[in-house]
Amino acid sequence: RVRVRGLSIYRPIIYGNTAVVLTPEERKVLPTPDHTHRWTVAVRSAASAPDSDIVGGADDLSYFIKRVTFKLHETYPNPTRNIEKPPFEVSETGWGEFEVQIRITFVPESGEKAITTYHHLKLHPWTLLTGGESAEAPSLETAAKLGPVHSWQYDEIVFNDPFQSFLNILTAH
Ligand code: SLL
Repeated sequence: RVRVRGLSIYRPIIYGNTAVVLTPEERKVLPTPDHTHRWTVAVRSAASAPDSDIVGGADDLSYFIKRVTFKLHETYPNPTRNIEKPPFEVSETGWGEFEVQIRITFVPESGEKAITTYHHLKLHPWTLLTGGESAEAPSLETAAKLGPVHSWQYDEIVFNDPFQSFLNILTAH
């Protein structure tokens, strides 16, 4: 296996979450009435909008990502969620914010080590109006009016001295 020395190639991604307040009707039918929000945490291609429903095509990262492991808060059943195909995301309901560990495993042809990053799951729409010295999160009613919360981070996955065969895979997309 031949490495292409001195070459770096990167792929832009975004990771983060969206969250919406559950309606009283939705809360009634949940087995967990203390849950207030529905959220999705995801890793996506930076080529498409974070709230896009597009799966595959431009947003398909599976040519170089084999698996994304989302480690949720221990209050969740089976907190380690392995997602083996796109969309690389987990949707849940809940009541609290927490740190999500995101581990990205690359296709075996890459010979690359998995990478780990973290995302603070954001549920509450802190704004200049709701913020301030001793600020609390806005009421659920206010939050529902403000609409979905989005919290996304841009990043670039850099591969240094990639294997020639992996470089071929990357550049073919
Ligand atoms: C907090 N440090 O205290 C955080 C923990 C935990 C979030 C948040 C429900 C999980 C379940 C859930 O939202 N956990 O019981 O299904 O705010």
